[in-house]
Amino acid sequence: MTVVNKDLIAAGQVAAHNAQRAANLEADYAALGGMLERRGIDIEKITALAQTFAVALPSWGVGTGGTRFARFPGKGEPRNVFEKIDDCGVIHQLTRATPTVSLHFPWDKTDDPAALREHAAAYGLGFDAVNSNTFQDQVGQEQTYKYGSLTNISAAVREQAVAHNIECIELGRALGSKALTVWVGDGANFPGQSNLRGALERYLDSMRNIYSALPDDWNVLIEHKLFEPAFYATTIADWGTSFACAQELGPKAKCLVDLGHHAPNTNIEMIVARLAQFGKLGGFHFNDSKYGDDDLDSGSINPFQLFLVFNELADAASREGAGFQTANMLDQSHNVTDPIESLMNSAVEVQRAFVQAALVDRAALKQHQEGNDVLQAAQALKHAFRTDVSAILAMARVRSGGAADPVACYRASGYRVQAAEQRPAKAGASSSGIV
Ligand SMILES: [Mn+2]
Repeated sequence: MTVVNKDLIAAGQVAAHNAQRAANLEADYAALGGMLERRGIDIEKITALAQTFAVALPSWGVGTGGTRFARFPGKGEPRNVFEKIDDCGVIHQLTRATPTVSLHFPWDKTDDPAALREHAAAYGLGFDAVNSNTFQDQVGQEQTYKYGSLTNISAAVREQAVAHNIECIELGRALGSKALTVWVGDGANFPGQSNLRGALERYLDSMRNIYSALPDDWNVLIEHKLFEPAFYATTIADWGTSFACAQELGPKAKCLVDLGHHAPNTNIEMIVARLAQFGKLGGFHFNDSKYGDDDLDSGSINPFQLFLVFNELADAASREGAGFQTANMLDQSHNVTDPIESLMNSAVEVQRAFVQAALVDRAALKQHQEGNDVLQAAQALKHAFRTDVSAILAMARVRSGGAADPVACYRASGYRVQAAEQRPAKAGASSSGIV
């Protein structure tokens, strides 16, 4: 583990915050421990497991993303990738659950990856999957992506998009990343606009070129999305297409599930089970949604769905052992909250689902399933989901050097007020968006 040699919020402040809450936390933890003991669960084992939880932060998430209609900038927003890393450092310092950052190029492009890597390492941060961007044109770019990127009818456009992805791999390599996530907005807005099969053939051709540039220990993660900006036929619209492409490309290609990229009421946990069964579950973009790709904070709308996703991950881990791993990232956009607070809450909510899934009595569940005791099988899941594991999460944070209540500690620190003074808004600041 990287040695943290730099605190963004004074260590003394965090310690004082925790000391103030220590008696209540101990009491809540002891009460929960007693309850779990009666269920045959050792709270210490669960807390130790909670301490191993990690989810990557999206660099674009620390800025105000806004909606398609307007963006209402917040105070003290990061203006470049170094300031984004500072904000990610605060989130990790207080939650101890976000040791990596997922960068997005060219938004986060730097001429000095070594300096960026060092800057992040000082906060104990590393880099998770890097993301490419061929869904918007950049200043000075030769070819336009107006009619698609990796699937474009023009070979020159496709070559430009492939070259950008390969550049992302090179940048990621210099930062210590091990995966490239590819999401393309390519598709059609009208029936007849493009040949549906031809577009996917071109996508695969382009992806084969990107795949061949992957280092041996890298994965490429294919992110599907039902619609938007293509409103008739998105090329990689669903997990089936994503799976077929990952199969076609080879073992280093896997599927990434963004929770918001499905039709309402889609059984996402079943998609997770299918992809895990066939060895193609690469990772997640965690967020929540009510209607579409809302990019709301994790667990804010449908925490039971999040729990059921982690229940499938726990099932997969119990079958496949330590070799089963996914690249887990948050992917959310904020318009009305402080992004640092929202990301801290989301990290904690995803961690909560992870811990709740660990409380499921798998042997009993299996017995209920095999005995066709439907009611008890459903209750076995509900029992775990209804358990308030807040004291375990807080204890895990405190033991790992984080804050008992990250949002309260952050607010008391005055970090945002200070950032507002140190970071006056400037034109052309690096972008954040909804992806
Ligand atoms: Mn996403």
